[in-house]
Amino acid sequence: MHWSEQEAARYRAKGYWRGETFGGMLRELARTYAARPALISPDARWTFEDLDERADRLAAGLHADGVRAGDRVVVQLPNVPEFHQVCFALFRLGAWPVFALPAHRSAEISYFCEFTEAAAYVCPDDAHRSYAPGTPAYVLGDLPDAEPTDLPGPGPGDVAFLQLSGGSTGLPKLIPRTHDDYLYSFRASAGICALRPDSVYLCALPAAHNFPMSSPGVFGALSAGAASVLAPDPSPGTCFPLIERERVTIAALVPPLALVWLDAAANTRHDLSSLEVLQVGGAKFGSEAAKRVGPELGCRLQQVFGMAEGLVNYTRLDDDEELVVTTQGRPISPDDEIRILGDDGRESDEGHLLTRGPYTIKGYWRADEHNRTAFTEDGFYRTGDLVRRTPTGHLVVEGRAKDQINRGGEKIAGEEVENHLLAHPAVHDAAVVAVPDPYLGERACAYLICRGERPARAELRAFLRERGIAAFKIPDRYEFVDAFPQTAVGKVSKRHLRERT
Ligand code: OOB
Repeated sequence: MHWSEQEAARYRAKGYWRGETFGGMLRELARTYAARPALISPDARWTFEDLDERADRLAAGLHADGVRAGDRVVVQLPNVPEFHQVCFALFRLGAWPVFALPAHRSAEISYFCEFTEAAAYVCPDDAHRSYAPGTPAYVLGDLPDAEPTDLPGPGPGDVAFLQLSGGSTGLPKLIPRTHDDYLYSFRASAGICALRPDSVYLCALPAAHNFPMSSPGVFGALSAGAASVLAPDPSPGTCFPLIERERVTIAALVPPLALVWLDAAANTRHDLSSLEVLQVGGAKFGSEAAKRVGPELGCRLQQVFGMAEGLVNYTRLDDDEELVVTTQGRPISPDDEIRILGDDGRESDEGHLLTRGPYTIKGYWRADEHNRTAFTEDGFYRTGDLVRRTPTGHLVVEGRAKDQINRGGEKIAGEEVENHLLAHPAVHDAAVVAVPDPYLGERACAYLICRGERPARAELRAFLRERGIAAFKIPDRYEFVDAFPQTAVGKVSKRHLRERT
């Protein structure tokens, strides 16, 4: 589950792992950038010193309540400065945030709380308390506060937090990231994106997602002394005025939102000229849309192909236009090892992507059985992505071998939704697969074998809503069939189902 001693020694010797923690990093940033803006929202401006001090006070308050190093705390907050305050407070305590998304509902939240035996749940309002029965909840606006005290704090090799995997199994897997590995990934990302103290990063996607968190995201921006603007939602109506007002230089979007921005930019009265880089990632960005970014938004495009498990690829700011438009970039680190295997298991330039390196995990948290198949014996993570490598070392994402739907960057595990559908009395068997969509890239389609009368589609949707799952996981389409196509070994052939649509 861990990097070998040799690997760790190499990553330290090469200066990737610097032996620092989140807490120590913020302390130093507060000294260096003091009264410069760190976090900006429509109605708040926090300097580096503010963030540092508020994290300390909150850490002390949580500690007084009994939250301790190693405790898990499920965090579900919108894009507000308190999100990062909570992160740093927990990092300083050595307690682990478990990052839920704002879209998650009772099914997901109660599972995270139970599975991690969470000591607390931090949520946006009172209505959310019911998602985590039995777990003490803290509500935004009423966070504990106490005089800062000296806390022992975690070490650089310790787990800093648990991030959610996009998932391809019945229950979401949790990704343990350490201080050393994560600090390296976002500092190196900040370098690749040329962030400077006068850069301004726009966080328009949910702050808890790995992309706006660390690629380079808000953490990368902080590490460079740059300000981050936290947008309450990613719409042009909200973001364009923020870009103008705060002179935003870099923003990150998923492909469907990039399309919305491109269309809106054509008749906006807002001044977007400060924007230097638009990052697009989380799902495949088609080359036709990619070509529009430069001319229509007046900034450079950067494609980002990453995963919460680790590996992140970027097209570089000085890559030629062709590479930027047609590839999903190349790895952050010279020590990101890329292995591409054909279906026959032999190394190739096209096939299944496996990876290992200084910020890619060696195993999910408390998932020994799953880890045996998700990782190779020599510690490579099987990403489930199908890629092609160009002579320049850039990767092109060609498809996916994992049981997952990528709905415009939002990941849906087929099996997870199938299990919910199977709880419906009329559903005998279910298979949820991706179907192409011109706007979202993919949508989810549920193929169902029913017993007796077929339930109405609206009823199935209502049923899933009542099960308490995030709205983005509720299939867009329902198809009723008498049998599923099978593979040679008698399993449901999702490939054949996908081809039917
Ligand atoms: C990011 O992270 P996750 O964990 O939500 O999802 C990872 C998966 C990848 O394995 C791949 O299947 C897909 O999302 N993906 C892309 C992509 N970026 C991610 N597929 C095609 N093209 C892309 N550019 O999505 C994530 C994490 C950090 C940075 C950026 C994205």
